[in-house]
This record gives sequence, C-alpha cells and structure tokens, in this order.
Amino acid sequence: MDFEALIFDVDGTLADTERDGHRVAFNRAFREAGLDWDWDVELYGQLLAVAGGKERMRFYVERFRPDYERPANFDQLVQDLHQAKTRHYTALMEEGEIPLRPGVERLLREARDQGVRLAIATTTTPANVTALLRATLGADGEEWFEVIGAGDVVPHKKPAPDIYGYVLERMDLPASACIAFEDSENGIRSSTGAGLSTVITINGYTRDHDFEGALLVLDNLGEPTQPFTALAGASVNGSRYLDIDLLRHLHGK
Ligand code: XBP
Ligand code: MG
Repeated sequence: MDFEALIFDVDGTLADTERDGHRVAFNRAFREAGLDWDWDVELYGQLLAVAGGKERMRFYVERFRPDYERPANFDQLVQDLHQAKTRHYTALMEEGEIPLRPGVERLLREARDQGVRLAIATTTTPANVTALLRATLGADGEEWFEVIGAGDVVPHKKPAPDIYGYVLERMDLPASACIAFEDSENGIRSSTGAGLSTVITINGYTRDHDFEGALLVLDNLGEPTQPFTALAGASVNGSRYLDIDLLRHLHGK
C-alpha cells in the first residue's frame, strides 16, 4: 500500500525548540514565581526523559529536589507555572529566533503539492504549536495540517501511543498508510507503538537514544545543497535529501 499521509512530531523534529525555547521559558516562569529552580542545558537533557511540561516539573521535584517542600497547593502551582511557561514560550516563538530544521519546509511543501496529507502528533501545548507554525510557515501555517493532535487531548503522553492513535482515528487512516517523523526515544516508542513506520532525525539531545525499529535514522532531512547523513535503517542509495519519492520507495519495502 502506498502512503497517504505524513505525521510530524514538533519539538526536536520540526524545529530545535527544546534547549533555546522550552528550557528558557521554564526558567523565566520559575524566576517570575520566585523559585530558585534553574534548568541548565545539561540538566534539561536529563529532564527530557519525561515528556510534557507539567509532568517534567513534577519529575524534577521528585528526582532532583528532595530539599523542596511542596506547598499544599502544589498541583495549582504546577498549573500556574505551566501557564506562565506557555506565555514565555509563545512570546519567544513570536520573536522568530527558532527556525525549522533543514529540509522540513521543503518536504512539507512537496507533500502539499503532491496531495500527501499532513498531520501533527505532539505532547506540547496547542498554543506552542500554533506559535511555531505561524512564526515559521506564515499566518496560515496551521492550515497546512489536517489534524493537529497536541497536549492534554489524550490522557497518556508519549511514549504511550495514544496521540498517534488519536491522529490516525481523526484522519480515518490505518497506520500502514502513514509515515511518522520523530526525534527521540519517547517519540519512536509512541509512533511505533501505534504501528507507524518512523523516520528519525536526531538532535543534540537525542543522538544517543535507542532508535531500534526506525525505518531510517538521519542527522536531518537534508537539502539539495546540504545533504543528510544516514545513520541507520534502510539503504538510501546515494540520495542526498529526503523527498516524497524516496519516502515512497522506502515505504514500499
Ligand atoms: C515534547 C515535550 C514537550 C515540551 C514541553 O515532546 O516533551 O513536553 O518539552 O511542552 P515530543 P509543554 O517532541 O516527544 O512531543 O510544556 O507544552 O507540555
Ligand atoms: Mg520530539
């Protein structure tokens, strides 16, 4: 069966949003609330073991701050911090400092031109997705995607397969008709858990993750002038960048 749709993760896959986007926004929210929490680049890599901002803050307190005395309204505090963090994050995206990764816009445009359907499956908050897509693809950026599955719409975040199941159901497509794009171990566990063939583009935080079962592992999607490096998975026969033709070829195998 030929494929009909591409389903993209957002953070780390469409753009390198974690180190200079989410991390910075969390720290601004902590400072604003008068907390002494400060997530440096290295610590944030460890915190990425847990997907979802609210879940990540709880994990930080449990694992790294045994000294922190939780106030009675800790649940509310986490909600409030997360809301502030989203405000800082969307403001950062509006500044437009975080570009799409190499080859992303090219592949999205090519898919649209060829009638390949597009969707998003992410743990991040919907407002964050909107802010990134508008800042990078333009005011109609969200409309490029038929379904945007994001945040708390499913009870279990990645690595659970729920968000991919949610998107497939809304697109009324079987997993075999789609290819997922991910950057992390939690991501590929989620996508393959939903039965999807998955292309990985690694980044600084995920290069040592386990990508067992990936269709293809690349450093990035590549551009005609900036070829990718294939790191694992199917043979790419000398291709320099990932396009719809190469995806068709790989998917057919
Ligand atoms: C992305 C995440 C997100 C963001 C924070 O994971 O883990 O939690 O870091 O987003 P993936 P929120 O790329 O696997 O979807 O703070 O909005 O939850
Ligand atoms: Mg990701």
